[in-house]
Amino acid sequence: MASGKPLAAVTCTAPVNIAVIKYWGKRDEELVLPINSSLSVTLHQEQLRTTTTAAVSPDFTEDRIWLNGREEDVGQPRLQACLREIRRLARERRRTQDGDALAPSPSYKVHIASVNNFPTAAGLASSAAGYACLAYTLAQVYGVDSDLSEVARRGSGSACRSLHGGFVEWQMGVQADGTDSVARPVAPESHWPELRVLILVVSAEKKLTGSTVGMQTSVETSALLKFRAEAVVPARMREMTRCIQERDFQGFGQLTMRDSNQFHATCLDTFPPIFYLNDTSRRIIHLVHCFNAHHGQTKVAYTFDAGPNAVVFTLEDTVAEFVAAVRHSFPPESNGDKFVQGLQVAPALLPDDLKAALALEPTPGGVKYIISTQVGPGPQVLRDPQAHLLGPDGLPRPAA
Ligand code: 2P0
Repeated sequence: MASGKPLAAVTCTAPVNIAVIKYWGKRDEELVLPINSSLSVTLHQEQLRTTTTAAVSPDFTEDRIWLNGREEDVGQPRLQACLREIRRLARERRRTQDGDALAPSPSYKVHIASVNNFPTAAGLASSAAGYACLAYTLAQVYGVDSDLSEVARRGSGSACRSLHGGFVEWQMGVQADGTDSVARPVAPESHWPELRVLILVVSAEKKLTGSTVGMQTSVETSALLKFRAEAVVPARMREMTRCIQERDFQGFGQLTMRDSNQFHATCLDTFPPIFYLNDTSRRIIHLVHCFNAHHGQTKVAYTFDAGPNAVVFTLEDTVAEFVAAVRHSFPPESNGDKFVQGLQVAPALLPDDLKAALALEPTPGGVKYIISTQVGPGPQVLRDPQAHLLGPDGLPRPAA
């Protein structure tokens, strides 16, 4: 029987982030506490985003969730942890602050619908954008205004870094309860306007070893990972922060590549070993180093996560030439006109001496397509009621 109370619905978007100092390994599985701090760049939501609607009503009898239009099991432990945590924060706020009587009761059940504007299985950090969006949207709908690091982190560690725009650090913290394991902005979105990001999509296949299981095995078996977390990352966090603050691309690019390489070295040092890079990834690495050697400086830098796709950083004035180098090395098989998506890239001719310097047999189709993007803002609330993925009945709209 409907209570007649209106349904409260909020729709928000959240970004993907790409780590330049990598998170790999937990010291607490349940609370999702990392063994080292990490630092990331938030990518622009114009190109890559998750959109989530959360609706609460006294009429709902159970929590429900739809991902990309399909209903999923709401009982997954990580999702449950996020819901429990946001309701705890909502109750805390009710107890400690007056005047929020308008906020819906934390005991109201919630319906959630979430969509990505990019392929979930493409290995493009969909869980980070997804859980950041979930935490942010639930906070809006239940009237929570405290730090959301813990809510997002309980969903997926790297998600807490997607709660902010620009350049973001996730401080590992030292407390056993995780209260100081939080994400903080290092520099805003507007800080380095010339910085560009190119995602070289190599494969859209699902990965062999998931991050959660992969990092567990690494923590258990890799001595190199322990050394990295204790002896390497602390100084790298300071150095990376300096490079960003000073907009030092040479330093930023070199450290980004070294940290990606060290992360993949810890994967190889894991027993049994984990391989995320493939032949095309290695060819991209070679291409970047040839390109930089030709120019006598670090003009482009790669980083790879738990998959074969490359994320390449460069400055605005180098984008066109580097994309021409990628096209030369990985001639598009059938989608020549749609090879570059996102921010426009001007066509450029590859100078003969650079072509010669690339020194690789071209591999047709190795790179499927490129998403061209830039640094972007943190989560946003969409005010337009048309944006809701759930209808007035609390069920997904046909398009959702
Ligand atoms: C990162 N990655 O810093 C690193 C680099 C992949 C390689 O964070 O178990 O999906 O949910 O905390 O956050 C991927 O790990 O793992 C990741 P969980 P998550 O971006």
